[in-house]
Amino acid sequence: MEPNSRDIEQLGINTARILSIDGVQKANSGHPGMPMGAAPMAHVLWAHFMNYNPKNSHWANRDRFILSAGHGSMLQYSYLYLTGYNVSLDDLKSFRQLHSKTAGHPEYGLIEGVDVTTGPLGQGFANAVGFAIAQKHLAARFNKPGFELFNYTIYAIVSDGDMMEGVTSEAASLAGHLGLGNIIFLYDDNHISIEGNTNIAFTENVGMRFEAYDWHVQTVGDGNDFNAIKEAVKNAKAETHKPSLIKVRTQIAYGSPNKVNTAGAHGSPLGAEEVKLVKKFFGFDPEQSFEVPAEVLEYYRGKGSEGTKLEAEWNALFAKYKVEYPELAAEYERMAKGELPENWEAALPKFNAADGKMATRAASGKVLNALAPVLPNLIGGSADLSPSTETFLKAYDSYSAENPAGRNFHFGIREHAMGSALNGMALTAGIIPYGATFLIFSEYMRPPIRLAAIMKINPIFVFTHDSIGVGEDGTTHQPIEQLASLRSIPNLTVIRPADANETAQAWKIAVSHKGGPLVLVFTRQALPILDQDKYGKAENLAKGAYILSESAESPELILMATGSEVSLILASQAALAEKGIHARVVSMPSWELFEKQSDEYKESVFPKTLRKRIAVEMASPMGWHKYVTDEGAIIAMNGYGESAPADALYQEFGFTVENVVNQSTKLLGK
Ligand SMILES: Cc1ncc(C[n+]2csc(CCOP(=O)(O)OP(=O)(O)O)c2C)c(N)n1
Repeated sequence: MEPNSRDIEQLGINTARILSIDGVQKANSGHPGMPMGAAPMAHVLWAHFMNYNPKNSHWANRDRFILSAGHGSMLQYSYLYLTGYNVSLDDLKSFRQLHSKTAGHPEYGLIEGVDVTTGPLGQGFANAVGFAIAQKHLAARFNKPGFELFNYTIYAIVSDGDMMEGVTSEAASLAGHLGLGNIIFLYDDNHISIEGNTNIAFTENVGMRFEAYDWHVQTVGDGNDFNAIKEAVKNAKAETHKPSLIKVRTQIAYGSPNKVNTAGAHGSPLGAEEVKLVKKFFGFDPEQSFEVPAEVLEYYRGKGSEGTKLEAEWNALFAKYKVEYPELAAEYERMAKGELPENWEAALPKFNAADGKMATRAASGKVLNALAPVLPNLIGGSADLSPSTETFLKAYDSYSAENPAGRNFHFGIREHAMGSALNGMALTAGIIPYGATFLIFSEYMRPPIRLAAIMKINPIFVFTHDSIGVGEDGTTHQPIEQLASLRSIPNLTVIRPADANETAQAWKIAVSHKGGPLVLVFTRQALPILDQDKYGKAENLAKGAYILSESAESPELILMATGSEVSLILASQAALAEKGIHARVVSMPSWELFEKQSDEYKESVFPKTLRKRIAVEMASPMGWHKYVTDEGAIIAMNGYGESAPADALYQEFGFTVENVVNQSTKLLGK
């Protein structure tokens, strides 16, 4: 078809191209090239395949669309506008401006119709795998004969950059293994990235690679042939046992006489003159901006309004389902609202000091297994470490291609994909996902943790083996800077409980937490269980920090710690008392929860007049200065650990009662 044809489909595609380049030109910032090449793919999805309702962007059975190549955001915004979402032409005109909903990259929560925030290449691809896992799980749990409640598809447009990123390889391998036939990804194969032709760095055979991952791979030779793209998507839909990749050979900046097929079209506006040439090429008025032919708007709005009918049909189906399966329906409605069943807290185990020592990872395993029956939507797994992280739900099956109702996930040794998949799962209403590995390997999961924090969604990251207490494994496995770096992430809550009962309270917070992701940090080594009749109650964990043990007389010193170091400062308090030194002991499992407390409460724990304070944590000291004041001291790790038995390391690095006592007397000038 001629590029300037007035055929409604061609005209619709061209309109999206023009809106995208005008948005970038007006903002004088952004990526015009990708939308120009990828518009036919987007058109095929929005006009012919996707089930969506622009009037309710949260409809549970909508198909998901993920623009993994988030830099092409104007393409997605254009289609949201054209199909009738709550996105106006003015929104397109305020692309990338302060407080506009059309941010540089699509942001979840900021604009309706964006299912996940994308931009860091590879993430959207891997998030999509999490969405697909969640769809299969919901279908397995809730669909019944005659009630296909959840049968949606996960669509994405992915780019060369996505294909180059490592996280994509992990996620694609997992998706192939799990046979996620609900995935259809269109690969914008334009051979161009920022530095030029991709052949300077990327010459592998992507199609063969995905076939090796057990994907269904098709190729469309001409990215402007939207009928060929339709045919490929139709084939992909017919393939229900394998994820589908459709490699579409496109041209970046198609329609731009001077920028087509060049990296020059990538990260900057085309320029006013070039924009005019593009408009001429597509038969648009070069003097107009943001031109939307009336018939195009009518066409796409018509497509969008079909969604109202689709959702109404689904609602009717759900109403019938409610009659046939009242318990399941109520269960789904409750979890989709993000509510927990009544009295679920009663399932939380209580631990007795008399039971002896227990690692917090072990306590966590007991808590998780106690919660699992009452919280059927709590699902998760680990990156091949469940015996170590103690995150396996013993009474439940594993999730697999054959059994997507399973609640235990074997992510394989793929921390990157696990983190990103958890985000996709957390973005699926009703699912409370967790994923576990060693704290040191949280390093492999920083991008998804950060994105979860930006999106304010609630996956639970479980990180065990949380200090030099791991001992013999040595420096490579001993976390040092991880706590400080996680605490520096806005919207993220980090909890490092001191014993088994605090661990139960930490899980209580985790499964009910809203407004951001949560990290639970557990020990490998056994710890005493703090006597609940003698010390501050573990429920106080919700306040982030609390007085665990007050001194017999007015305190002259505060000892504070998190996790395994809390029992050390308790023992130190007793040793100091023998010397006539009165120390208050504060357990401080979560800085973020503490910062949310009232000034009065904070003052009650850390009175301004009591400035002799010592913080003890087997990690980087960074950040503790705020709590110990300029009159205090920090016993922490100022470098890496060493491979040795844990007790030898505690001696070597000063995590002993003797050292805490010495530092205390020094601080007090005694
Ligand atoms: C993880 C990550 N690294 C780097 C970037 C910066 N970046 C944005 S777009 C881009 C090139 C993308 O090329 P491609 O995916 O082929 O998109 P196209 O050139 O087709 O628009 C890069 C390196 C990014 N967004 N994410």
